[in-house]
Amino acid sequence: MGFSKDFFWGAASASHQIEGAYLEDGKTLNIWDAFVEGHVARGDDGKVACDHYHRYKEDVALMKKIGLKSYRFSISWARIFPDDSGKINEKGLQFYKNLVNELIEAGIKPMCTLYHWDMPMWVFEKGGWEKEENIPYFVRYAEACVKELSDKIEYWLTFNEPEAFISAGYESGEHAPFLQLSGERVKAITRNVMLAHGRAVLAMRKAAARPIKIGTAHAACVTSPANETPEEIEKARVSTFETDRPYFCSWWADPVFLGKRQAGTNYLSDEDLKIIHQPLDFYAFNMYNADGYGAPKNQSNPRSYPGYPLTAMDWPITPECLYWGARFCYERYGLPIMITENGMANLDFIMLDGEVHDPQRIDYVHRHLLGLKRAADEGVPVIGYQYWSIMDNFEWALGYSRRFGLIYVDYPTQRRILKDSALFYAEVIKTNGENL
Ligand code: GCO
Repeated sequence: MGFSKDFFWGAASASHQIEGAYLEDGKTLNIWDAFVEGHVARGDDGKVACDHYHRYKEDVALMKKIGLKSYRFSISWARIFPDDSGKINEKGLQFYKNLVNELIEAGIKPMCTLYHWDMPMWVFEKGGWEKEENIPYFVRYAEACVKELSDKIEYWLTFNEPEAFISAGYESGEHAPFLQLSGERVKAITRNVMLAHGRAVLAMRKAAARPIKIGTAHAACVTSPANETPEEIEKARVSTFETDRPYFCSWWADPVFLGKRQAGTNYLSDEDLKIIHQPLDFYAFNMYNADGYGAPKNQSNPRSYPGYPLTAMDWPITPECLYWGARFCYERYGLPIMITENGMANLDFIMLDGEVHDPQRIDYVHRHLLGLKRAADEGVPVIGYQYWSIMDNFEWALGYSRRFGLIYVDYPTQRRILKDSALFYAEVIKTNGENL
């Protein structure tokens, strides 16, 4: 059976991680621009990043060379609405129109995320996600983007990994705005983000120039079974959807996709749930590994052992995760599955021959795709895979020290080099996964 003919073979990025041009054409500061100092490895920042804002044509040409069918990017809210006036910044919008036109000309379907963590400072100064009164600003932004771009963009995602930006941004303080707030305040933020999602979906459907597909990208964690006996599979499923683990899949996805309150989300009222639970068109998740491996003290998974293989992020390599993630999430939520992120940071550098050889990444992608293919073979409607990331970029608090890209970026010169993995991925796309 394998992958469907119209499978979205793609790669992903996010505005703040690649664009640069941090104060150009009317854009104002976002929370990463404003608070970066003292919080990021080696003092790196996103002012220039990959300079994609100026080099998008070259970047799209490289995507075309790889043969991408889709490209997931995010819009910088502060480019579209640099202040609270409600007036669209036409130059900022034009950048995305140009990008989208370039993609379409190259035969690549654009896929857009509205919020990939770069809140405009003017929203933050009004209390950001902590204040329910600010939700209309997000809704207005979502509405404007859809109105202006939905003739060309069919696939939309409201939020990227709310669990990650809330926990890292407002609990542990590792990500912008680098706060450590009380549990009650974090709950208010969580509730507001969920409400913002629901209200935005309603507004987006109304504003769309044609029927569009809407999803939201969660950071899914999956427990993979120790073996494939029915008992172990059931244990893994229960553990995957455990309801009281704040950053676990169902804690977020059950209210959004099933309209169900979780043990961890009992502060959502019935009225809230009605807003949050809007029909969506696909189930998107970002997944890098399965739970329970690699951590030295966590021997709960019998397949974990000392010296377990890790990526350059120290993340365990657990290729079966996409199979179990796709299968469990489809069984629970019943929607077509889109992998919106999966990939690895590797110790890439330009080698003596001038190329970037990354066999580890080739193997990582190969194995993960085999898992996804198995899910597709067994009848899970898998509609796409977006490798993270199209190019090396600003890896948040780790700055430029971690490289996830299919395209190597030499930051001092902004030269791009297709890594071996990009060539491998090109073959996968060309054969629709038959070469795996
Ligand atoms: C995330 C984000 C990406 C990251 C990537 C690697 O999942 O944290 O969506 O912006 O860069 O996941 O950490």
